[in-house]
Amino acid sequence: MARTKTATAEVQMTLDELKEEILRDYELCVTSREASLIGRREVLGGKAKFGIFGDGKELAQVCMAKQFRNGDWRSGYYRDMTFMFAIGELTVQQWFAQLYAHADVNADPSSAGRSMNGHFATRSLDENGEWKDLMAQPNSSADISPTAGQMPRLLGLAQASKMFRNNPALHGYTQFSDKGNEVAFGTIGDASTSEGPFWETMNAAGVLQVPMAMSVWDDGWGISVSKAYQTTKGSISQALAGFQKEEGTNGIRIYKTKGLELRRP
Ligand SMILES: Cc1ncc(C[n+]2csc(CCOP(=O)(O)OP(=O)(O)O)c2C)c(N)n1
Repeated sequence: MARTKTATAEVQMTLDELKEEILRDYELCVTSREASLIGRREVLGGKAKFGIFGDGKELAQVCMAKQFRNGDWRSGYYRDMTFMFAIGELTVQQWFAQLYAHADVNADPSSAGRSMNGHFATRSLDENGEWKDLMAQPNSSADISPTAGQMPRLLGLAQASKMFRNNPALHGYTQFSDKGNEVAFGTIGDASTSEGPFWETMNAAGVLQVPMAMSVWDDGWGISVSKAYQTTKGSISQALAGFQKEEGTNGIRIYKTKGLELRRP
């Protein structure tokens, strides 16, 4: 489904502006990496009870955030801290507040210390319990802990946009949908693609043809198990090959690219 607006304003950037953007992106990646390293130290040192971090996935997430617009939805997993920083819906301080289970919603807006760290969310209601204008903000559904649990909800978000798009009677609900012109962005680790909900969701997305963009962060491991023991042919894109959309068929488009890990100098 084609979107009716361009992803970023198509203005000609000067070299200086481009340089500034690259430096800002690099700063964000380094900040996020340092937060991960300090966070891990806090857990190993006993100051935080549990921690899970996004190191190694910074660059890919900054890239994903550049395609994400107000009104879009994320349904993702615990490695997405850099993405949440990049869309402006999480600060480093809030991220640490969640690591320490700070029970004040102003300190940890994702879950007021109720969820484990790395469980992100944006707030859809204001302080009076009224709906916010969800089209004026980037949106993230609230993460849950079971791996692949984000998948059925991702499909639901994308299907909702399709229903808004196809039903003009709903076009008046402008705080919930821009005539269905949103995209639902999903993220998952490669090992978690072995879960049933991943396959059910990808199959349904291929049949329903909904506005959904799924990223698999393929780092080769699921905790201590290599993908050779986890995924057929050790490649989720190969395993999904039959879902590939072809001329005149439904299905999904599969792209494979290098995420290029950011290494410490
Ligand atoms: C249903 C379920 N089973 C097991 C776990 C425990 N668990 C948490 S993360 C993880 C590994 C996930 O690996 P992968 O999907 O590759 O993501 P990565 O952390 O490597 O990015 C497991 C098994 C869980 N949270 N939920």
